[in-house]
Amino acid sequence: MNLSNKYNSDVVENLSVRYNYAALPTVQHLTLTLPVSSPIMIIGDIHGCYDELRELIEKCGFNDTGINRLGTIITVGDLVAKGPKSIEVLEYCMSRPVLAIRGNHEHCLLKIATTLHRESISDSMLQNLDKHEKLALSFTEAQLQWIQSLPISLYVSNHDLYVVHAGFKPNVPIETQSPEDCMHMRNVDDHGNAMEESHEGQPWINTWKQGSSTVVFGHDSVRGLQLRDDGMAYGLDSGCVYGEKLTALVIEPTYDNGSGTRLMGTQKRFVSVNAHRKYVSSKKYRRNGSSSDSTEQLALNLHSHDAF
Ligand SMILES: [Mn+2]
Repeated sequence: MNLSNKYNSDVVENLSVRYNYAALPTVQHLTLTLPVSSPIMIIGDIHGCYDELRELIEKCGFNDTGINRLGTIITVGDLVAKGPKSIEVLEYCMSRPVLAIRGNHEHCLLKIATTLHRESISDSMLQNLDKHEKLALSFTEAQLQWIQSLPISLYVSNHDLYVVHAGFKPNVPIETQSPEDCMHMRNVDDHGNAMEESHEGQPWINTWKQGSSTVVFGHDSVRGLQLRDDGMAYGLDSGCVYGEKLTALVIEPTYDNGSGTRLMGTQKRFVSVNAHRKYVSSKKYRRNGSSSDSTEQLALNLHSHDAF
């Protein structure tokens, strides 16, 4: 199967036929360590929901003046497209030490921008372009370079934690996972092949097993918030752009009660804000019980562990 046409149903339909190449980042699977004493906030698919993004960051105590608790913000990709304020989201993330992953929408927009250039488009042609094409043409060179640099996955080694937009195939070393699969998959079939459609096979998180590593991902608003019982996979796409919620997983250090200074490990909690409105409707999207629960401070103290 031609990889460039394998994933053509989600974003783009016609677009993926017309625009089929974007360069991959120099570092596809990035590994780093983060300060153990500062919290990490991992945010699900933002899709241009800038107002909700700011609200969620505030609610998690990640005041970006740095006075409160400046921690590390990581997003699972699909920061842009579909929603109302893609450029604002992009500028916000670019102007701060936000770590982001390349989602299928960033990838699609890079494909368009690789082929289509503003100077070669007449005003009348511009009017006939679709929303993705117009958005891709509106990016500055600096914005495109930033998007281009986003890795396909991130491994935070001292937390034994992966972040990827869509998922990983079972029994394949991370370094050799297909970037296209990592950005698009939702299910795997009986042979371990990645599939974007979720009506065949099973959710890939059921098959994930690599030591005790945890994976945090997005891309699956139909299933909504997904929490594997053993804490090894968390899906954070709770459908904000579809009028549901924007969700973050916050991982914060815990301290010895006695001295209050000795680092004991980490605890995890989920924090959500409601979408201000339904920005787009999707025939694929159905309201999912697990994502529409009151996720206020949901699942406190999930799977605390000594991950340092
Ligand atoms: Mn996606």
